[in-house]
Amino acid sequence: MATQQINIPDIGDFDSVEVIEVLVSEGDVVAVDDSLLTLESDKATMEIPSPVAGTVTKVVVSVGDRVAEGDYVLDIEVSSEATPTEAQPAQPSEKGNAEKASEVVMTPVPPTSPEPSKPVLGSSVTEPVNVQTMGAVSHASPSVRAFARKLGVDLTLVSGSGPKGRVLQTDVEALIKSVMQGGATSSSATSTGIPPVPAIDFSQFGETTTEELGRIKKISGKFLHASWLNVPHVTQFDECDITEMDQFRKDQKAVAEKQGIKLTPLVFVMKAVVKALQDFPAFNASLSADGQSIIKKGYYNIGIAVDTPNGLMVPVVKGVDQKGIYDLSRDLMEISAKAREGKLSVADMSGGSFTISSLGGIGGTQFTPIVNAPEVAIMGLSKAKMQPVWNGTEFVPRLIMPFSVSYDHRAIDGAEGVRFTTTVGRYLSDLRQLIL
Ligand code: CAO
Repeated sequence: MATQQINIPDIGDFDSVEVIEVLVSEGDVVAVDDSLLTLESDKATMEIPSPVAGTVTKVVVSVGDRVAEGDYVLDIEVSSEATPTEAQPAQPSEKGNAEKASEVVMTPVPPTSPEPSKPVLGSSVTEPVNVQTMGAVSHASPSVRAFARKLGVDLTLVSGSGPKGRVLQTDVEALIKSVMQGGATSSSATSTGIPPVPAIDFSQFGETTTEELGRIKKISGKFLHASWLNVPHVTQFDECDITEMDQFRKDQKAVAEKQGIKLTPLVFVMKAVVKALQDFPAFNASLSADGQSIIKKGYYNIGIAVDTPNGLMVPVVKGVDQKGIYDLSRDLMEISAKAREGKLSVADMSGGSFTISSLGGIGGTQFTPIVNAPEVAIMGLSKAKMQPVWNGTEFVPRLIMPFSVSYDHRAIDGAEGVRFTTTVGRYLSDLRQLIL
């Protein structure tokens, strides 16, 4: 039996790489291609496989050592039945030298690069949400990478519990387990690489009651969470003078009521928004699944967030550009009634291109709505109030409505964001502009 000295093989452009795992120790029996060491550079991890089968007789490196090509790392006593791999050089040819340690050339497992972006395991969204990798390179051994790849797990989204945040196979398994169990907090936390919120037994501080979230809240919660995590949000706050608009609404109110219609500011906002969307098509759009293109929509279907006893629902008013104020009010009354009675169909909730969330009937000054991905923008309406406004000569009472627009910063720049809100405000301040 010959003892073979194992040296670090050609590892590419790396000249001093840290040993982060020594996977064998003296006495271990190894087969050809069994991993001996794991090395880690700034850019990659690589495993050094055994070129021969045999027994490890000596290990001369430890975790933390730095190695380069040609460095001696361990000895293996080659088992008699072992067949050298093709990568090995010829066995010692000189008779009598069989016991002498001989150099063996090994082929390292190629450095692995981060996997391309993949859908998040366990994501519950039915529309394509553009999942981006987080930019960070995950540290994991090739075998763990292969394991994750086989199961479709994006390693950049797994928190590593190994040394220096290294992702272990058990981390991948834990993610899969939590996703399969449908655990909202733990799975979503793990799948995004975000440290989970600690679980606390609140009863130690006082009396508690636990109620399961309703079905709608569970569903909408997953959509909201997916959007919150995937969309880089910016919220632009603004306000507009709706004094004339509201006067017009009040003037029409009696006529509308005779037709069984309740006119609220929301329908005027819907018209103003659609006109602004026509001016700024990037707001009436979605990003492609790979995040490389913007898909602008030629239809104007406005989702309206409706507060129901069961939770938030977002039915869609279709073809807002083609409807007048009365028709829109009818549609709004119909879908909000259906939402509250739990009678919305899938069609009622599909095909939106932009969403409005109005809290104006309740109160508040401003809020930051969450984009209804895969749409790229959403408007939040707050309660209009009479305010003194300086007209250049004196303060006059004006009805001022605060509003906000949250948007996906990948699709829309900040300057465009404020141009959009300014335009919406201008249309609402002077409804005559809607017919220009
Ligand atoms: N400023 C001042 N008053 C407003 C207003 C505003 N921005 N918006 C509505 N109002 C008034 C209405 O005119 C109405 O008053 P009158 O009866 O005197 O005319 C009153 O507030 C109630 O309006 P409404 O809320 O019933 O009707 P709407 O058309 O404005 O809204 C709907 C309809 C379905 C959007 C709303 O009922 C609703 O559910 N809002 C909550 C949405 C929500 O939860 N969003 C949060 C999502 S994020 O969690």
